[in-house]
Amino acid sequence: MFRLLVKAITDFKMPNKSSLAQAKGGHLAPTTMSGATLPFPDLCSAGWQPAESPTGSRQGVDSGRGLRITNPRHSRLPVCATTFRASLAAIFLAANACALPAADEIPVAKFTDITREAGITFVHNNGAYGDKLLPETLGGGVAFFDYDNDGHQDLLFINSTYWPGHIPEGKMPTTLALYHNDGHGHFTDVTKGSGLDISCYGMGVAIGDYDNDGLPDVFITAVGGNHLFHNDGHGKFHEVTQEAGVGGSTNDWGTGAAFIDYDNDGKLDLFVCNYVQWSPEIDRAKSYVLPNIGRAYGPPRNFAGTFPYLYHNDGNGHFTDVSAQAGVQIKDPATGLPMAKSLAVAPVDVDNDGWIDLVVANDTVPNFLFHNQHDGTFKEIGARSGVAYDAYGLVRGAMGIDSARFRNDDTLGIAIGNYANEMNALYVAQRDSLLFADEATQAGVGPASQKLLKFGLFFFDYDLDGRLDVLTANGHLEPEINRVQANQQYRQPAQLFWNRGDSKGTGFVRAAGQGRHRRVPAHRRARRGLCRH
Ligand SMILES: [Ca+2]
Ligand SMILES: [Ca+2]
Ligand SMILES: [Ca+2]
Ligand SMILES: [Ca+2]
Repeated sequence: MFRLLVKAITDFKMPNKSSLAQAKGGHLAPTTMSGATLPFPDLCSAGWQPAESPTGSRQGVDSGRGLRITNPRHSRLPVCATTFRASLAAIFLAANACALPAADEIPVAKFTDITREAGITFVHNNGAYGDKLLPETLGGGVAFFDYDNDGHQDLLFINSTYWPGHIPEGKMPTTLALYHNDGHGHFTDVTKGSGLDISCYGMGVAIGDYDNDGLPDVFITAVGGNHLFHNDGHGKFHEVTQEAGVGGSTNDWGTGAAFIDYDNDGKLDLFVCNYVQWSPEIDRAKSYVLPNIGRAYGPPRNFAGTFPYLYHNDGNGHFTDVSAQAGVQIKDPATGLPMAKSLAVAPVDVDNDGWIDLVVANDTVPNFLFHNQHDGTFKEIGARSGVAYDAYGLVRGAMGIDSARFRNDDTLGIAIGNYANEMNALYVAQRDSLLFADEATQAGVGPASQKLLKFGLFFFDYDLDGRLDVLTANGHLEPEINRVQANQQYRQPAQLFWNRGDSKGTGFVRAAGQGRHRRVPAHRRARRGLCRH
């Protein structure tokens, strides 16, 4: 039975029970389970544990010291703040010394790479030819979804392709890849003739039955405009982007997306994240260089922000762009220009009022929380709710996102994987469901994650003990980063945190026994892996 898909760039997406689906940075529907717990974590029993690196050296409280000032992409945190953070972590370490779990208490997580034996040969192509264009650092969403309703989850890999004018001799533009699951552990490539055998500079994918015909449809984000495919049945899809009106602009760089029913009319609407204003010409003009490397992938700060899209499903195959009137076009108050640099969205009913809300992970600008106002509009309350910044009021490089009632009560947690030398975020709802505090350090998913460059992130229960654990997929975007930052590697291991539950205090600990660490390349022709637990 397949439990986990590990991939290089971003996490995978699945439709949840209410037909929600999302892409880039999200995954499974938040799960609500019954059970009593404390409304606040008990620091003495929170279970923070300094993690062991693959080589056995200690990571943890010291891992953050002085590292941020060497980060060329996000060099923004004062040293004094970093020192304070390390001191704070030390306090938690001391406070939690009484609660560290015995080594044999942590369930062993052994995953076996079965990609090849499962018949999956897909290799992602980012088309890099040397100019180091920023989209090459992202891309490659993937979805498990049962396109033929036979009860077995199939696989759709999103691919990028060669840049115009840079197709190597003898090569063809690369396409998406659709694999059919035979139900016995084997997948067959059924891309050809499926209608999904198109070539685009793809990024993410969202799955949802927008026309309520019982067959899941496919929305793909891409550089240069997005794509909607109607599932015709029998493994056939046809593109309906134009008549549906959801293609966006050829200038767009779509990233995360989610089918949601924001107005509760029974028809799935569509929310689409955009990253930055980008073109090859804009990128080349930035002339971003690193010492000893030369031209390098530039930080998002070098590029202007964007607006996301919200499309209302009219029910006749057409969607209406309601972004402006719905309140999702957020401007930087200082400049009046579009602010979003979004990579992922988590659709979740934050306040349990029956109306879906949206949490958006933004790279180097504040995260958004769009609170549904029940009248077709959203109010952006990211800063007020506490999810916009880190504990010091600073923005981070937010990548993957997920949400879960991880304590098995009504308390919502929103986890975000951040850039290198920035901890994961774990925003936990307080007594007010619209008020969050970042408890990553106390909960155990913070300091151990600091060094890694996190991309995908999701909650899942790897040991089937009824509690949702956390996995991050990591890797740097600059192949030669180690030449300028000694603490960084291009290939980085995934990180798994076990949710130890409430009986001994709420908290996560690094999972033991992860076996041979598979270091995941962040891009280039990155191979996707399927692992069996
Ligand atoms: Ca199937
Ligand atoms: Ca459909
Ligand atoms: Ca709707
Ligand atoms: Ca709500």
